[in-house]
Amino acid sequence: MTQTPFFRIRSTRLAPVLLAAAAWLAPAAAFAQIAIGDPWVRATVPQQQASGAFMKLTASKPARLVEARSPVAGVVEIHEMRMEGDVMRMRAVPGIDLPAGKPVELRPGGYHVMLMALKQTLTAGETVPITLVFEGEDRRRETVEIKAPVRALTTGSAAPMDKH
Ligand SMILES: [Cu+2]
Repeated sequence: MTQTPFFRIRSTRLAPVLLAAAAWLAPAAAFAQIAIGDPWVRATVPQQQASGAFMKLTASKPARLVEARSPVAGVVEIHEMRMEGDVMRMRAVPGIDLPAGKPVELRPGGYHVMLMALKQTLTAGETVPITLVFEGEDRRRETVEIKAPVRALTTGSAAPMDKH
């Protein structure tokens, strides 16, 4: 009996550390109801004002990505890029709907988290902290912190990320 409290205290103290380590080591880790797969941020060149963050979101229950924040950017918006006629246009959207069990991809040429008013150059190999806010059908909000590696764009859409 005397050892029980000791172990309780130990496990309470360890739990947050282990959770943080798991989030860091597993890019595709599931956070509660939302799985965030393969997050990345496009590298920038000096003086570039904007970039995009991309990932695959899979919600176990219907949810919506409603907000994003990052310490590297003065302004962060959720954007959609799509063809209107033969012109590729980007616009801010209030959120991205995540149907239950259906992966929604944020990728160059489609939905993305727009990082604007960048405070630093984003160099390949670094990681960028991003806070994502999800809202469930019950309107309850859940905040998830991720660390997205910075990658140089080598494939996919060549649409400029700096022109809005
Ligand atoms: Cu954009």
